[in-house]
Amino acid sequence: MKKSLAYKILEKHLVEGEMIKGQPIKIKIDNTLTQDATGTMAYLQLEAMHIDKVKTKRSVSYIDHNTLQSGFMNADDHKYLQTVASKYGIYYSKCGNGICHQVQLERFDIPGETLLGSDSHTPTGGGVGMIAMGAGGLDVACAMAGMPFSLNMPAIVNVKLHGNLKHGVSAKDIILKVLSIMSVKGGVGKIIEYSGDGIKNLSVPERSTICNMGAELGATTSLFPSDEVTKEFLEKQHRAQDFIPLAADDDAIYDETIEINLDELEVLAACPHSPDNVKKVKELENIKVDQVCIGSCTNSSFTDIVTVANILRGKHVHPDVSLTISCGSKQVLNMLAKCGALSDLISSGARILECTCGPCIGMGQSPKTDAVSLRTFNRNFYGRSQTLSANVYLISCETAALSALNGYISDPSTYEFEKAAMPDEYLIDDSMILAPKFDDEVIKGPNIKDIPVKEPLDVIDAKVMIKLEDNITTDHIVPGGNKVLPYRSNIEKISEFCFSQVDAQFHDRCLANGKGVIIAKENYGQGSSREHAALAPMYLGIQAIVAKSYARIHKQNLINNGIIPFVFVDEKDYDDIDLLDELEFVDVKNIKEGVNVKVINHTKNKEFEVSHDLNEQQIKMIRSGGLLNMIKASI
Ligand code: MIC
Ligand code: SF4
Repeated sequence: MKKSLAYKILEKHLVEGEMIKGQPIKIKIDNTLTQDATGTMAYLQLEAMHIDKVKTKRSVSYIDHNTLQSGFMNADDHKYLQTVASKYGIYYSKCGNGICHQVQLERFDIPGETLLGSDSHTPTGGGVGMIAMGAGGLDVACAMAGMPFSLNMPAIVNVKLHGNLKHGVSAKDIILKVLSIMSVKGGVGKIIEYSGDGIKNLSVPERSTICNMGAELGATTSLFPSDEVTKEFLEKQHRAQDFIPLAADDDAIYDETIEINLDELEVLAACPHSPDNVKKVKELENIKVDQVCIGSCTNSSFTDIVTVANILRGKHVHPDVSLTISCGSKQVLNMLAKCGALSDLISSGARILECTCGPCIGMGQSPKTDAVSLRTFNRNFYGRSQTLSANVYLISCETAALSALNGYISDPSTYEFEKAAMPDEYLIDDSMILAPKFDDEVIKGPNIKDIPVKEPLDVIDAKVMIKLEDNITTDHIVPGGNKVLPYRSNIEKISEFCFSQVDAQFHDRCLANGKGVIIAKENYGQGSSREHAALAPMYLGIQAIVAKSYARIHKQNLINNGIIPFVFVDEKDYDDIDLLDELEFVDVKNIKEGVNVKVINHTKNKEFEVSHDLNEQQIKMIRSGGLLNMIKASI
């Protein structure tokens, strides 16, 4: 059989199962990453597993999300993360060193290896030809403890790129094009593998932009082959030894193929409030802009920001626009300082922020009421900027910089400027990555609380606590932002914010009712890997969700925390359920693989059926009240 590259890497890491589309498989994880907002939970879970040190080739803990440090909470989290990393043999990337995915790409990602990260944009590593996947913190903790990662064998989609990008059109426009073709749920259960003559002119940072935003397709991961372009990047990062050439077989078999002609591609934007609401920038040119934010793990490489500097050099940001720039890493910022581009940015009136996620996760820079905010980021979900009335557009660095100058959305393909070339070499300074010392003292300040666990599965006879629409994101379930992120290690407190942007009564309603059920439509839980979007509802008594479909990472997070992700057998039944209806899931304690469950709606005197695709292992988890209970019982 002619094999795709994704198939070959998975095959090399296969521990259990048959590599047949949709069948459960287990694979060995070589590397893990965590970031501070999901890391505290992951390491508390790792501690509960009683191992001496991590069993992976390399694990890295990053501080990049939660960096405002207003109050002691963030600082407590950082100290805990530093000390727990040192004890268990994990590298610790200090706050200021950069965004996890950018630093991981620069310093650690290796072609052909596997990486599991407690952040949904971990697939950024696909830019150098690895299988890099996002998962919940508990799954990452299990991988650090040496357990293989379980997933269903994905379908493998070949996106063939032909030709060359025209002036002004960028890698960001390629992934926006893919999003417009596949939609935010089109990638669920799939790996996206890029090929074709069009990839040879895409640098590793450009490839990584594409893989990064593959998360918005709902895809398991995305990847490029490891070729001369990869070799050049690794050499310039002084990591020539990490290079191996990797490619799919000629005529490899794929489950689906999409062809994109780069010569014809135009500059695109994802319009409010979804990454797949894609339009041509030339159709948006009369829209006035209030804010432009450049950065995030999608578009913050050295070449991205030098291109921005080339556009801004000698000019000034429009008086009505606030422009912020966050570089992806200390390496990027330092190189900009040395080559003079930083001075061009500062002179233009750009506000230079820390090398962190910053505005992307709502840590500051919320736009004004009704603002138009252009962001080079990957998500424009409703409310994510923390200004509910804002309209956020996702665009390339080129579109961002020109629009910041003009005050209107502007199409870079109609302007003269120079796209940055790859540097001769990158500046290497790993002094902010602390190697583990294996010392024992783990420091837990008062912000670090124990993780709540669910009681074993029992009767579910509970009321509907909320009824939701399509594409509910984890930002809807547990928002980001500077008010909420400080409580990522305190589930009781963070649960007060659960669904707060959608239904302010949700928290109190749950407490008043004890147990509850959530009703939703398609793609429930799209977006991030944050386990808190399962832990907070679990803490508030949610026993089950009934939806039309789920996003991959969130679905597993629900199962890991003992919440059953049911699916409507007849989608029309959604219409017959209302808030506070009492639903009895008949004999759910004896839930079996492949067998539907009958639900009686006592309020409406009606019955309907729900299905699930839980395997034996997952049913055991649900019965125990979650994976952590199951692991603890086996120690
Ligand atoms: C995001 O982009 O939504 C985040 C914040 O990076 C999340 C992780 C988190 O919520 O901590 C993600 O993408 O997984
Ligand atoms: Fe950080 Fe934004 Fe990337 Fe998430 S998407 S890791 S918040 S920069």
